[in-house]
Amino acid sequence: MIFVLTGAGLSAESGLGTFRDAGGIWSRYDLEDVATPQGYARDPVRVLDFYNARRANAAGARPNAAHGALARLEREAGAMLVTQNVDGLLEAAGAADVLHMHGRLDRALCNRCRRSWEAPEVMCPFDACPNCGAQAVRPDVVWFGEMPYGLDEIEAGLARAALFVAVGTSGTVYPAAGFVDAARDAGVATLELNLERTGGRFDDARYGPASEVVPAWVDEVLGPPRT
Ligand code: BJW
Repeated sequence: MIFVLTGAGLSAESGLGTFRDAGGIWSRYDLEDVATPQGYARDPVRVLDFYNARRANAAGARPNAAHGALARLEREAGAMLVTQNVDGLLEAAGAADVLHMHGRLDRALCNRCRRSWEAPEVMCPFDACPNCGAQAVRPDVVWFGEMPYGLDEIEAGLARAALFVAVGTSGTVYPAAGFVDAARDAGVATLELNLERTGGRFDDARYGPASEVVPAWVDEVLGPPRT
């Protein structure tokens, strides 16, 4: 089984900004303000404005060729797709089962009862939870200091994998940043597909824009798509 971990670089060519590249999201916003539970407690309006703007941006984005190629890899080779991205572009490209370990922009979460639901286009601090009625809503995304989703499933997937592939992620945020070493330690082959080299210890790598290197690599694995 091929285990694919994706990051913001996968969606960069769809117009969604990365975090740590020059001009990226963390060059314009302080992550302590907008991506921590403490930042949300201090100023929920600022945080919701940040996510409302990103939700609107993501709603207008279209998948690129890399999303399409990974959806094909899932369909034709049963690849496991794990993304750190909060957009829905892999699903928009036809992927059936994507594990969003850092949550989703289009979901809202109740801080009281932990139910999640489809987020409205614009969230505001006075929205009530449709389940328990609490005015304790937040975006259903994983902030620093919070536990990512699906770690048991991810651990099981890494244990079954024959190949671990990281696409468009800088490998700076844990626990995802540790998957390559966990895979290597378990004897799994590792491959990096990125615009440029990161600090991860990969057995093999292809560098270039995701919309080029990902489809080319998927074609190598599966053969060219039937037209
Ligand atoms: C292209 C391209 C193109 C560009 N084509 N490529 C030490 C050990 C363990 C943990 C910690 C530690 N020290 C601190 C921690 C905790 C912390 C952490 O990792 N901090 C680091 C900064 C050090 N982690 C956490 O708090 C996490 N929770 C946690 O650890 O819980 C406890 C736990 C313990 C043990 C086991 C399990 C759990 C939670 C992290 C939550 C991260 N949240 C965010 C925001 C999500 C919501 C939102 O979107 O706003 O997630 S931060 C942000 O970074 C977002 C991303 O998913 C994440 C990763 O970023 P990504 O995707 O790699 O993007 P970039 O911008 O960094 O890189 C882009 C890459 O694309 C680059 O390489 C480019 O070259 C490339 N690229 N264009 C191909 N066209």
